[in-house]
Amino acid sequence: MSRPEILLAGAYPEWDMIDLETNYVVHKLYEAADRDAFIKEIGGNVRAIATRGELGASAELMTSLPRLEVVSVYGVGTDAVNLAHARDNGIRVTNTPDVLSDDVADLAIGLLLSAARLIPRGDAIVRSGQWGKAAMPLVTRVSGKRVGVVGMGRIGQAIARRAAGFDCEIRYFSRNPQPQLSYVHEADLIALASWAEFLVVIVPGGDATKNIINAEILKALGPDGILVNVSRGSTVDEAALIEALQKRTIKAAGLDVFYNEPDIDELFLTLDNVVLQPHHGSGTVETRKAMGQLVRDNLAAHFAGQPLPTPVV
Ligand code: 8YV
Repeated sequence: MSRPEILLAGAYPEWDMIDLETNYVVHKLYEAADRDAFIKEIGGNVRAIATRGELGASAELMTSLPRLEVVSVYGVGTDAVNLAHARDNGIRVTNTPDVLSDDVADLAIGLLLSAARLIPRGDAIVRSGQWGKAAMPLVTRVSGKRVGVVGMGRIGQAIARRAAGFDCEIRYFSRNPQPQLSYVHEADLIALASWAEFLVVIVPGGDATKNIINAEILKALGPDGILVNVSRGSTVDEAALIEALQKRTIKAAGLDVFYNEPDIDELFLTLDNVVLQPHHGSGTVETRKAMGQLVRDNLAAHFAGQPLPTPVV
């Protein structure tokens, strides 16, 4: 039987490529010099897209592939996939939930510790031979503080468990309150930000959460507050955040995600009270192997006519 043809929207690790190229004819969109011409040439045969969380699949891309059956996302977030278009056109969509929750939560805590304890600043002082010459400022304690978690899905819960391990008090804001959890649900995001010393954002991206962290929320968080974002850049009003960091109306931020990745607002680079990461919450070998496996399992199940392991649509 001939191998199904798939479109790879972005690069995958070597270990996934070996398997994908054995089982499919793989067309690499990201290597095409002229994407339109490339799609015109191969698009008629493509039955699946393998993409990544931040790349997704637009309605335009899906429309240009008339035999498209399934979009498999290497990531949990599907905000960059036009789900309505997929639904309307009978195109299945899968993602990689659960396997990345622990790593994203670990990075959220890492960013919180880095921003509060000024770990990058301390490293720079030691590395540059300034120890004993440049003053390392006294920093902010994390243990025992009040942590507001914005979004209490699987990753939010993993973040809350970790923060509880630091003896922090936890409250959360969520569209879907989780009565089985012992944390206090706060229906008003401004009230949560006023209460919290640290605010950690982990809601899904998309229109419903666009700029939910705005100037008003940052004002409520206040001059001793620290913001951590491991969700999507779109959830935070970046102009408001940059202004709050510049004017120190919040203390600091730790960010893994940005509005325009990877070409982020250069003003972030001028600030000494923000810790920056290149969207790498799920970027451990262990988790990326599990994510790749799940992408491949979903594709294999689809082409074998089996139930999809992790369907979204
Ligand atoms: C990315 C993510 O998919 O899970 C998500 O939604 O954003 C990430 O895990 C990752 O950057 C791989 O491209």
